[in-house]
Amino acid sequence: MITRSLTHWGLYDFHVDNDQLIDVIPADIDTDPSDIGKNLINGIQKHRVLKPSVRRGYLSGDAGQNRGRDEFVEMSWDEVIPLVADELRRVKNEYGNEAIYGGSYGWASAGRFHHAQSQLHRFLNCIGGYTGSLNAYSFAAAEVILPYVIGHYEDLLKAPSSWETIQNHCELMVCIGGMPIRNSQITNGGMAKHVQRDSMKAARRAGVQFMNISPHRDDIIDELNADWLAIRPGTDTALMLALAYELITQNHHDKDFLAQYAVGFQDTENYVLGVQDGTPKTPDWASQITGISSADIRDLADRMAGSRTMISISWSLTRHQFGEQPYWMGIVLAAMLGQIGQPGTGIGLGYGVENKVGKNVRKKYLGHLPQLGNPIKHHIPVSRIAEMLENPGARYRYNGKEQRYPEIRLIYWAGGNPFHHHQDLNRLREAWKNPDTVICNEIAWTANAQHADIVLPAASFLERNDIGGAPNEDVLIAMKQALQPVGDSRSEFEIFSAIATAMHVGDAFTENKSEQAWLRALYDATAKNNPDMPDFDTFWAKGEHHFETPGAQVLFDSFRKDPEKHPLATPSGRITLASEKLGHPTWQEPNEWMGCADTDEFQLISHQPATRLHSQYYPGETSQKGLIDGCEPLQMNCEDAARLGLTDGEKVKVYNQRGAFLAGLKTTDNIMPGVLLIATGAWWQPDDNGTCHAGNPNAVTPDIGTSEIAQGPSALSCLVRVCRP
Ligand SMILES: Nc1nc2c(c(=O)[nH]1)N[C@H]1C(S)=C(S)[C@@H](COP(=O)(O)OP(=O)(O)OC[C@H]3O[C@@H](n4cnc5c(=O)[nH]c(N)nc54)[C@H](O)[C@@H]3O)O[C@H]1N2
Ligand SMILES: Nc1nc2c(c(=O)[nH]1)N[C@H]1C(S)=C(S)[C@@H](COP(=O)(O)OP(=O)(O)OC[C@H]3O[C@@H](n4cnc5c(=O)[nH]c(N)nc54)[C@H](O)[C@@H]3O)O[C@H]1N2
Ligand SMILES: [Mo]
Repeated sequence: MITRSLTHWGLYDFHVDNDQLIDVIPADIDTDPSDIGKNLINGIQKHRVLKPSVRRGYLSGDAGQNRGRDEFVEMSWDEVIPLVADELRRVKNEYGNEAIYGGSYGWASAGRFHHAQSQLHRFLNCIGGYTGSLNAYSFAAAEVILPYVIGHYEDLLKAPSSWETIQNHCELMVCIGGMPIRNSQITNGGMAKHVQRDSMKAARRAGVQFMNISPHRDDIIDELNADWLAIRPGTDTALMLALAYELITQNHHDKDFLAQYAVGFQDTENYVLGVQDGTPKTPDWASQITGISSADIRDLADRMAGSRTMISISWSLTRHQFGEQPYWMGIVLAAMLGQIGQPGTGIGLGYGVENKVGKNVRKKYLGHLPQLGNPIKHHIPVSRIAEMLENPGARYRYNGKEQRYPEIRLIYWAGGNPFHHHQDLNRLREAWKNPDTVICNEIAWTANAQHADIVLPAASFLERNDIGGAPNEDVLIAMKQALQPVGDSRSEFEIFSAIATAMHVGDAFTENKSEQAWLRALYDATAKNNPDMPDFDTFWAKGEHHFETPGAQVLFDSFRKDPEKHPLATPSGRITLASEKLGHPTWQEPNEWMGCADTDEFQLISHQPATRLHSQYYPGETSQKGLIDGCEPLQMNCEDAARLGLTDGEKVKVYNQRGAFLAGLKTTDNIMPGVLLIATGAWWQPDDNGTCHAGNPNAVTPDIGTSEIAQGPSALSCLVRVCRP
């Protein structure tokens, strides 16, 4: 039997025989499908949580010291549901709902109804709420700074000017952090057609020149013939300040644009010229910091000023300490060029990071599971979780305000893997001992499941019915069940319905609707807002709906045409180059970067994996094929390897004061000397010394906020040493 269904990485036909998945074939409408789909063939049924499982020590009353090191006892649903319900009730009654951490960050699976976080949050709201989290690991620094600088960050991050406008109008595309095709394989929520490779190639054919500014040459496809400027990680603000210096001193900045559309240029100019601090941000100054020659910086400034230029900045720049600054400075630089709001030029954040970016699609309304409102108003910045668990009651600053960490007694996680995604995992593991209880719904025995007290087996997306599609993509798919739930696993809706019923809020949670009734309700809410859609039964029978795609869009075009009538959502209505509250963009030295590295230290950056989505289906075929000797590959410059006497293909240990991991060495000239690169997502396998044997970079990454502005993750500002294990 063949069932078509949707994933974050594309639309596939799932071939099932005797309740086994035997093949996964991309849908024929996808001309550039992703191999990530092949992970499902043997990955979907591997390492599954088969039955509700409870940690042995938890049952005998130990206090969490053995989390992650203990055995599990299997139970029936009838036994486990009262255990979960009683514990939630106890914590709620003794400490209040604030003591329940339900942030539960993570990508879960495509499908709008069984979306794990939506189900968890709705359920927790039915019992009085939870402490949640704010912002994404992806770009927290941008989410907090951009509203001050340019207003709505959503447009910039998720719907920049269409590729079509770049193809027709742009001459030079400066890609800071590259435009890696490996990342365009996915769109959060799911998509049917991969368009990025063709869009990039069409732009090249139309004459667009590409510049890849990244420590890694492979961050852009070969067909674009891009120039490569190798930059030290975390130093882009310094580069952009020097470009600004050149524009000002060569009188190439657009004074009319700055006067009409921006505020605060004088302060920025003073800083760039070094009026107060005595340090002009010259190309020579930036060359020392970035590792790019001053001649190359001058040349780039000339080219940018003399061309119709698009500046693309990858989200990775936000995941560095002070990650707010390069985003702000990128906008300042684009404003100085005066091309914002014109077709194919200006600024776009994240071309290439997801398939949807630059596609001719506008965000549309899609029905979602109502969340019912959370009475608990305090949410922590998403990556401050370990700090919160370590310091109940402690004060911290975030986005201009002082806040206090709540005392968390119970953690409930569904649809994410903090023991892959969070920084400094050895620290997280210690902090994780503090709550009374950790509950987790998982499909597989990930490190997150292993660090819980109660693990509830979740059915995978192929084992339930749903509807799926990302708001910024052009399909809605009937995700029909293809397999029986593995073991005793249940859908998210069934799991939370059972706990809700045991806690006497079953009706509030389910509204007495079945899975099918909910799918119909979500679909009807979608159709009400998108009039060309058929009725639900027609849709379900057909299996998919393709939305009309609107024409090309130009970011900030109405603002450009009439800034009085269409002001930005900033305090002045214009672009903020400097403000009383935040000052202006500045270069600040991170705690860990190449500029303060000892001679035997490297800066480790961790990028998104080409062979999977984060840690999902890590045991699957494509993901495993990419490993070296069972470990994640670590890329190192050939000269560095020769200096250390290391050879391609051997196993190495990467370490610092926080921990260590093993990796398979891949030597290359495509990574700049002094930098190491590894993909995220290996399932964390720590030994007794905290060394991860699979190669998860978060064994060594620092767990500090980007700054008091956004408190985002700073995973990429990380110094390490390398040796033979
Ligand atoms: N060092 C370093 N760390 C990083 C980053 C980095 O660049 N460097 N990047 C960060 C970024 S941008 C992100 S977005 C995060 C990603 O971090 P996550 O989003 O947490 O990673 P995933 O592997 O997608 O986790 C999803 C989990 O949900 C489970 N799952 C899937 N479907 C379901 C379901 O229906 N129900 C339930 N209950 N579970 C399900 C999967 O098995 C998996 O364990 O990582 C961050 N971590
Ligand atoms: N296949 C696949 N695609 C994915 C994902 C996945 O797991 N798998 N995850 C998705 C998610 S959740 C997100 S948030 C996006 C993330 O999208 P990005 O944040 O853009 O992705 P990264 O791969 O972390 O980084 C892109 C490149 O930036 C470069 N880089 C790192 N630091 C610096 C720096 O300081 N300066 C400069 N100039 N370059 C730097 C690195 O060489 C890296 O290869 O990707 C999405 N796409
Ligand atoms: Mo992300």
